[in-house]
Amino acid sequence: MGPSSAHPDALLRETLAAVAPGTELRDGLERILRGRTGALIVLGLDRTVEELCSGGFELDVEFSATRLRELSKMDGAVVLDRDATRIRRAAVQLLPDPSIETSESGTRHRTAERVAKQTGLPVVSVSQSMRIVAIYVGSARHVLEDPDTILGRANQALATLERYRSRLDEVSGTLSALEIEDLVTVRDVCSVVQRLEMVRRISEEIDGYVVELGADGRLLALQLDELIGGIGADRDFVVRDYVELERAGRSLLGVQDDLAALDSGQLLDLGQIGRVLELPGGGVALDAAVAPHGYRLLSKVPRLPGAIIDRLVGHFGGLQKLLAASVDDLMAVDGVGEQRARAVREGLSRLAESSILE
Ligand code: 3AT
Ligand code: 3AT
Ligand code: MN
Repeated sequence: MGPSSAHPDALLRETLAAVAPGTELRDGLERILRGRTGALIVLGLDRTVEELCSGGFELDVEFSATRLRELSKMDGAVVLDRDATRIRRAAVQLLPDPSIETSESGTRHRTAERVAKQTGLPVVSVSQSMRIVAIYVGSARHVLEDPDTILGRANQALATLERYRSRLDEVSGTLSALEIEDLVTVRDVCSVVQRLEMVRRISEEIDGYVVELGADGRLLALQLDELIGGIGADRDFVVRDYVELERAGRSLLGVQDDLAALDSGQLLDLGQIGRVLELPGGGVALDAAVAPHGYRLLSKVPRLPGAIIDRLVGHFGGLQKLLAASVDDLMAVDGVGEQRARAVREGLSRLAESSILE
């Protein structure tokens, strides 16, 4: 992989996974820390890295934690291949461009930062004096933390996610009931979109901890999955229900990106969300009436393929018409036979019964 082939965030994430607990590389770094020596490790050997290398020696041996530890006892840097499976250079002096800015002090860490910036490859430093491991990717620096510390933070985030999730379930349930009664306002839609985005953000944070925890994060990953099951699809459906994507010349992804770009203050403002969604009244009129196409509720009918959902919405145009449709009406849609038509009819009726407003 070349210097700028990956987005910096993606590369940092990939590198955090490569040094996560349970990996051979992490084991090597722990051994270096325990041995109270330091290290400077470049993850990748390309032309640029070769040009920065002076002295040391070339080798091409399989990577192992103990080898990394032994080679790091020598002065200089160790260069691995891109996926840390082989050791390619040891005891090399790295000579990055000295005009590259670095905010670090100490020759090891200044070098690490400059090499990362110059090559676009991840660089790991183990500080002997501070006893920390830092990852440099592009201009980002990330200090590895003790898994227990990360786990503590992750558990707090999980508790927050749990609260967000139950609030989301409340507002989604309300939206479903209002959709069936044809009483939806801009406010109701924005509340659901807001809660979905809040859940997405905290899940993303937890997902970062999962990556960083590696083998120690398996339980966390399961808990996260359990708490966010099915939400990803709802994020798409609710947008497709209310935003006239084609008419507005917008893409689903574009709308999701615009929501992700809201800062935390803006996200609390339902009017801002209405503006992003370009709902009637420019989002300002929170009490304006709106009606869904029906994607989200149809998605709750068991065993209904996405393509059929699209066709049903295409045919009927809106949820109210779908709710009023008879089995015969439903069978007029391509790909909907009698059995499926009955399933849709029954599924929608059951949803209507179960979501009567209190
Ligand atoms: P020793 O024989 O171990 O003292 P060495 O040539 O093995 O010398 P090291 O790589 O161990 O040198 O570096 C020791 C320290 O010297 C590390 C750093 O604080 C300082 N140092 C090395 N090169 C430079 C440099 N170019 N500029 C400033 N300080 C440097
Ligand atoms: P510590 O926090 O003390 O580990 P430091 O940034 O203070 O790191 P030093 O100047 O003490 O760094 O140097 C420590 C070692 O780092 C010396 C050498 O083995 C390695 N090192 C420093 N600069 C380079 C370089 N340009 N290339 C390869 N190895 C280097
Ligand atoms: Mn030092």
